[in-house]
Amino acid sequence: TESSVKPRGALIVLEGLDRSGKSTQCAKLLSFLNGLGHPTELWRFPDRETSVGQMISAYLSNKSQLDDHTIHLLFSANRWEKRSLMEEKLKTGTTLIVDRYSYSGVAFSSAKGLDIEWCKAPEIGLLAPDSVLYLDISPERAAERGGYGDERYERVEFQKKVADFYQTLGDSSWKIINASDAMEEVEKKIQQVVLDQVKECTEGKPLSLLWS
Ligand code: NYM
Ligand code: MG
Repeated sequence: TESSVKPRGALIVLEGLDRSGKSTQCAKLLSFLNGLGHPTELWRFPDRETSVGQMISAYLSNKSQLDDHTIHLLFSANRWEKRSLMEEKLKTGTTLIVDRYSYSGVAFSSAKGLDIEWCKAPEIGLLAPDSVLYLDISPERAAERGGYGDERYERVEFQKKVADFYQTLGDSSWKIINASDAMEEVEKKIQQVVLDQVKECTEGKPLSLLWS
């Protein structure tokens, strides 16, 4: 039967420790997809532009102190405030590359000692990614990369705990990319995964919700 429904965009999430190369790879992926003529936008969480995002940014740069539960919920709220726009973009055919998402939210807060199920709860009902690409690097190796800035969480011991929680969260659908490989190698692997996923979405793969 004929259909006038526009093919939807794909929701592609990149996750990984700080200094794993996510932001660099997201930028490369954006120009790759745009170059192929796929309407694509690059988003990131936290989105520091909103008023919630500014509270998060102040917290991360140690300009404010917040209870661990409170900051967790702000990170989640920062995703909820973008949810309807996210759905609209996807449904009108724009692919979204997202630099960090709910998995960062749960992994970083659980690494502080918060209960993992409690951490997942506020993420329920957000849009589920079509692909999660995990840029896999050891915390030690990541720390060698030009060093960390002075934001909260940028310490090797803490990042080790975060890595453990990412491992708990990841399932067989995650694409694990060796982020210690050469940048071009990583770039090519990501491109393969994402092109397959964009095609599946074009062919009618339905959108689904977290947390399942
Ligand atoms: N982070 C990020 C969280 O703790 N929870 C979240 O929900 C998200 C999205 O913020 N160390 C942490 C991970 C990072 C920090 O992110 C800032 P970035 O990508 O460095 O701007
Ligand atoms: Mg960072």
